[in-house]
Amino acid sequence: MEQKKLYAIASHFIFDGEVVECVPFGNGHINDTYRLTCRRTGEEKQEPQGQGARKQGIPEQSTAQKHYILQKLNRNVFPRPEEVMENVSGVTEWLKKKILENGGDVSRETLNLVHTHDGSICYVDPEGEYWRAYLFIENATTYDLVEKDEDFYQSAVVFGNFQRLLADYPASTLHETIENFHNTPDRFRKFEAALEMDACGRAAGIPEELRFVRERRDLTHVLSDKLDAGLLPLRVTHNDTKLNNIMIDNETGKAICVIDLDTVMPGLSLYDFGDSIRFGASTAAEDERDLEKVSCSLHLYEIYVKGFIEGCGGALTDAELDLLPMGAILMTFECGIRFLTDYLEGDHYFKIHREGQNLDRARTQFCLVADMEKKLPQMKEIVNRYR
Ligand code: ADP
Ligand code: GN1
Ligand code: MG
Repeated sequence: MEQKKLYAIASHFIFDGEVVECVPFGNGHINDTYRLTCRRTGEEKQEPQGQGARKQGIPEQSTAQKHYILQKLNRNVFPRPEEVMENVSGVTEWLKKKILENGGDVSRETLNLVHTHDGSICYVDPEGEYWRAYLFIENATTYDLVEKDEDFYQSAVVFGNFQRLLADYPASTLHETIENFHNTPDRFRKFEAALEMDACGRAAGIPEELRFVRERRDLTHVLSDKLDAGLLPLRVTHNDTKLNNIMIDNETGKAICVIDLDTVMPGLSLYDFGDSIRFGASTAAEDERDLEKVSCSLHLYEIYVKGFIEGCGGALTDAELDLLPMGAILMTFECGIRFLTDYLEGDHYFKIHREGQNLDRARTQFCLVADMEKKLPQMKEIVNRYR
């Protein structure tokens, strides 16, 4: 997007200083994210603070300059952006109270929305696009692959804690920002519809993937049937617990903040557990083309199991604990179905940076599902060791 337009949009928010830079930031698949640099006019540039900024490849922060996140919400994905913003505002205000009670640092342990000059939590531009801004969490990193075991353990604890901090949140006030988000049978139906339509003529080229999905039709029901039967508790969950949706402090190595709150909705703890395993316990990137490199690491799985059970603070029921491995399989399968559906429909949902990327993503997910199916007995045994 043009710099001039971005600066005009930024001018609607209450930032500390004048905007001097705006660059695309992060590896999210959904929203358009920028990092803004603001400088206070008339102030000398001070000595830089700390080592962290250097590690992230970010120009070091001086006390006279401040970073922010500016994001354009994806209206294709979130048809009611104002509801997303109400959820984000409600959840972050709630978290702030809890963090204060625990003696924490509200500016780093939760997202903080920056208001507009007219006191709103977002700005709607003349084209009807929704923009929001957050304080930038400095000296912290989001990872796309596990580099250190400890980071993955930290992510498990922080996601478990997140669920615990929201355990008594008034769930009925939350909007369903994406309907049927983790309703796997519904995802399967949408896949079948996309296949039937075959809008881009791509179905003929992917017989193996189509067979893989069709063979597992019954799998799609395993969690929803239990939920419908009242055997699993509905909780307030994050629903998008990828490793790159948390920030790890560069100095202490602790996971400090859960970000990307657009999908916080009532859901199953198994969604959050499963989605983290899908992404973080994989031995390769989500879009790896060499499937020889893709497997579910039982070592990383075990680290996450331990951290998540601890982070949830004893709240998980026996039924939830029994189903953790199935949660991992199902969330991976569901995500694979979603990538494949998007490939069939012409890549309208997930951002792609090259042709065929959604198909590559679907393939890694199916490879992980097949691997986890083989490893299911060990995955169950590992949970039993920590419950
Ligand atoms: P998406 O929904 O597209 O995944 P995210 O909200 O996850 O968007 O943001 C994309 C990336 O931007 C994150 O993975 C993270 O690297 C970075 N990011 C988001 N919010 C902040 C923040 N408050 N401080 C620092 N970095 C952030
Ligand atoms: C998207 O927004 P991001 O990149 O953190 C998606 C998740 C998928 C994930 C796959 C709102 O997450 O559901 O699991 O991509 N978010 C939405 O990488 O659809
Ligand atoms: Mg994200």
